[in-house]
Amino acid sequence: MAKRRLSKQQQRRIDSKQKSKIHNDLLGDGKLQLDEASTQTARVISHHGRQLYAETEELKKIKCKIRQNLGDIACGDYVVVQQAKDPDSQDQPTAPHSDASQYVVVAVKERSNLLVKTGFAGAIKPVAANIGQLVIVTALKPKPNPYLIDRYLTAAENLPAKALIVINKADLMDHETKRTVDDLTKLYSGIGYDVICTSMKQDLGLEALAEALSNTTSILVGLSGVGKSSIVKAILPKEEIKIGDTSQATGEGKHTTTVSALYHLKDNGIIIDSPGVRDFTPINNSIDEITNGFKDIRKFSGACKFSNCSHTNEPGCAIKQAASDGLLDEQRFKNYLRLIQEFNEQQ
Ligand SMILES: Nc1nc2c(ncn2[C@@H]2O[C@H](COP(=O)(O)OP(=O)(O)OP(=O)(O)O)[C@@H](O)[C@H]2O)c(=O)[nH]1
Ligand SMILES: [Mg+2]
Ligand SMILES: [Zn+2]
Repeated sequence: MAKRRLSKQQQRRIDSKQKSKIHNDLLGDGKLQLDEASTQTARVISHHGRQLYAETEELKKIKCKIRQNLGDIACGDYVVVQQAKDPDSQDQPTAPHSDASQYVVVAVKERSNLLVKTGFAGAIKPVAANIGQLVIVTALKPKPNPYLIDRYLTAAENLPAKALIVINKADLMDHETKRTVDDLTKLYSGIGYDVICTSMKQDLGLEALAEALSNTTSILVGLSGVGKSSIVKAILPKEEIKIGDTSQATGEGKHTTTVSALYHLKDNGIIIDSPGVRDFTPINNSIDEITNGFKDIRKFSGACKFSNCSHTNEPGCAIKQAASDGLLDEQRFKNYLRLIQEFNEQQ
């Protein structure tokens, strides 16, 4: 059979239809034409709504669209990206170094861990992925909250990730706040956590902090206004980072940082600056998880009389015994019981 030839007009119509389809796709209205040969791994450096920036293995920053139904994607995730084909030349990816290049996240790689928080109406929101260390930032103003510190510590223990406690704004130290610093340092270093006192105003503690941040991915967490972004700015003065005001009265911040963002430090350190919280509730799935979150307390749990001891009313509870023998810090034990109570109330 003779090959049917298209009239020039028909051909033009088809060409224009194809182009318009690809154009629509690039706007996110359908399936994108992707170039498999361009597949590469990138790490998410910030993600907000449909906007995602990642960096390639060559540390090139790329803006990406996201394929649908990939589930949660967080700062610190490793993702698989592909480039969209150039609409004018179907076989070619868009020029990789031009602004017109279109990258699409097509998959999220398996994570080693995911830090989450509870958002509005109990919704679970991802904060950051593949974290090696949680840096719990507190300050002399706003005042440190030991219950918040303990809740972050349980999150770190269960991720699992290392934990480091920073007490910032040491320049504001007076007689009363010095006691707070000494008490916190004694308590948490006694349990085995590193505690670093810093001041961004007086360049204090930065060396110790920079050393603690090497060779891992750390995330700065804590209340708004404690100086998380100021710490990143002090270590990386060339980065454009927003620092916020705080209330004169309480020292509380104004939620200046709105999206987590990832930065590179020397000695293979990576730091994620995260938005300040009003509160933080770890997602604990069991009492065992809560117990595991308290490394000074968990070491006693093996000696409880009942293997399923809830460490509240049972006879022969080794944790309660340790507390009454004065082997546990009172405040830590109180916070431990408070978390268990909150967990039980939700069941
Ligand atoms: N006195 C004193 N002020 C500091 C120090 N570090 C930061 N600040 C101030 O604290 C305020 C809040 O700083 P940010 O770095 O924006 O705080 P943040 O923790 O990032 O706050 P959010 O982004 O809202 O979570 C700013 O006014 C800083 O100048 C410090 O060491 N000493
Ligand atoms: Mg900030
Ligand atoms: Zn027990």
